[in-house]
Amino acid sequence: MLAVVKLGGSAITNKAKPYTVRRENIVKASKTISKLYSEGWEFVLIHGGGSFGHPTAAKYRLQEGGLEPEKLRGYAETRYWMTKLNTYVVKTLLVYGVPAVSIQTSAVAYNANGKMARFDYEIIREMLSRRLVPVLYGDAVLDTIRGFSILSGDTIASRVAIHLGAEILVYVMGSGGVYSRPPESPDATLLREISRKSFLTVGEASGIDVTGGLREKLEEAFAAAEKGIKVNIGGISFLEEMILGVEAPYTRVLP
Ligand code: IP8
Repeated sequence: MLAVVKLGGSAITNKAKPYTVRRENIVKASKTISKLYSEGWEFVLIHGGGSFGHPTAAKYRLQEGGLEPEKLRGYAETRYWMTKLNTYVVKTLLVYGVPAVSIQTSAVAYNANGKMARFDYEIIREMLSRRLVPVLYGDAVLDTIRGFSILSGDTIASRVAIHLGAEILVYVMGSGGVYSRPPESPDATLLREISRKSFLTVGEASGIDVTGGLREKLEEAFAAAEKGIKVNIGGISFLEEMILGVEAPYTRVLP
């Protein structure tokens, strides 16, 4: 059974402090993945940019496109920081016994006007057939219209889940799920279920997020749910429960 897990940047990095990881969370996720992998689960993992990708992409305004020298520099720097974060994640997974293999997103995908226009699903399929665990990430990618743009890990996760017929798609978020109001508000409550109709009132995550934050994540989540994939959103502490679909405090996404 295939689980596609997106480890959000807010869960694996400290969004308030550029270029810092949340080591304890990466370790926690690695232990859970390792346990379930040894029980026979297949995984495609995708992680976000967090305080590695987003500040760099925002500094150079990569999302707006352009091919001036500053943009080339911005693209190269964003690629560099994402590779650094990916190496840390893959290394931690390896330490906990997961045969994790880095896939450079920008080498297997590109955008057209900010939207994913190509993705090499075959390489992922071939890796899975060998019991490897591919680890992709949201990335700065080439864009056929804008020169460069950002491809969010949220999009990769839902498209991979749909194309490869995943059993479950999980979005891990630093905030622990989707709340009735912005999670910082004192009266915010965790929504145990969310549907397209009910999502208009939910709060956005804080910090810089060049790919649109919660709203776009939910759009991707609804797209997968509508294809019959189980989709759960929640914190790293309940990763196992979310993958297995057992009751715990997280948000289920309804079609
Ligand atoms: O955090 C964006 O990926 P996301 C990656 O999954 C970059 O939206 C480079 C900003």
